Amino acid sequence: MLLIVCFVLVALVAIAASVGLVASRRRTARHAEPPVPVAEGAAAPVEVEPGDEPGPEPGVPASVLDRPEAAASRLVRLRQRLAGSQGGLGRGLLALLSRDRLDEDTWEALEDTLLTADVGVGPTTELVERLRTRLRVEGGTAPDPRAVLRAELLTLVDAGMDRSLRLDPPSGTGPAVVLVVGVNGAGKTTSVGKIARMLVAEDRSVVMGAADTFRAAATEQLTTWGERVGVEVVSGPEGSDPASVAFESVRSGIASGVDVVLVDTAGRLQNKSGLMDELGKVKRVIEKQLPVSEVLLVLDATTGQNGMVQARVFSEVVDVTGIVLTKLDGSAKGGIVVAVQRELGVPVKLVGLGEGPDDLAPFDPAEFVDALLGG
Ligand SMILES: Nc1nc2c(ncn2[C@@H]2O[C@H](COP(=O)(O)OP(=O)(O)O)[C@@H](O)[C@H]2O)c(=O)[nH]1
Ligand SMILES: [Mg+2]
Repeated sequence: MLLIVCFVLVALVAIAASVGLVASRRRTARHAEPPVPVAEGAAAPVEVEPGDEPGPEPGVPASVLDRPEAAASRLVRLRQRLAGSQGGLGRGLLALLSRDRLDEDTWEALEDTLLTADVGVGPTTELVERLRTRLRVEGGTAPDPRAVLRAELLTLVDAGMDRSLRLDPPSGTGPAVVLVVGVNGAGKTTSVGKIARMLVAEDRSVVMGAADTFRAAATEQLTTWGERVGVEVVSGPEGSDPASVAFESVRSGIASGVDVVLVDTAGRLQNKSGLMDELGKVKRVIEKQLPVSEVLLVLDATTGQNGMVQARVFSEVVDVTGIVLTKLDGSAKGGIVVAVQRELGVPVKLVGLGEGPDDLAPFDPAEFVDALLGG
């Protein structure tokens, strides 16, 4: 009797084990698309969207797609938003400079206002010195504080820098490749989607690469952006090698002859050497096919000094060629434009001014300073 019970038990265990094995084998099979690291440049199983998902096929009628807003009218529309968040700073400075007597207390208050707006110590000292010199009343009529402040702020923001995106591939053949980097939550994926819309509005053809493979949500997010404007998104399975997705997106961009390939990346700032390995590899692998034309660092304007620390780390890891400053709509600390340009010696090229799909605009120093001064 006992023997029979034992036998039945053993049989049951054996059956259970084999069923479990099959199930787990199925699981592995389903995930066999590799979390396995792929050799540099090797083609991982990378999906090209749209395709296997229901959604617009490459030949969707144009009427279904969004028609994104052109860059020029964005500035006009978003100016109010910039004025709304930054106006306090400009008005504060102007009120101080318009006092009858510019005494030490006034200059100190001016300095505090600038520092609070994240302008940074160096540029603040410089600006105050220049204003002191220029606003000194030397007989005759007193200079107009508004005009002087406007001119000095323009100098500070450095109106002479080239802020156009580098979209001409140095080789003259194949697409320009734009790599987008920055920490998690800075607004990279959103900005990649917005930049794609801006390019589509200029009749440029685009492919986007979802090389943030660490979060499945990032791929979905980018796919949604792509679908709205008929832009192909190249992605890979969650956990796959970001470099292989970047490689595939460039390959796909070359194959379909587009003008620009935009590559989104993950922002894992666990430590500098990890970041350097990851981004370094992405860049190297892309450059097996085409040079990277532009490396955009996305920075969240609301993060202040912390943002400056990130900017420094990223610029040591990759050769940053332009800055996208996001969330300027939610921050009265527009002074970070000055601070970050000084720190990296690289211009702010684009500013994010809201969560709407076309709430990203080319950065224009004069518009910015005028919005700052509220008029
Ligand atoms: N208000 C505002 N929100 C923004 C802006 N840019 C991005 N965001 C928001 O910031 C959050 C993080 O953006 P995401 O692109 O996912 O960041 P990522 O982790 O760097 O890819 C999202 O909720 C975006 O809608 C901006 O310019 N203004
Ligand atoms: Mg992202």
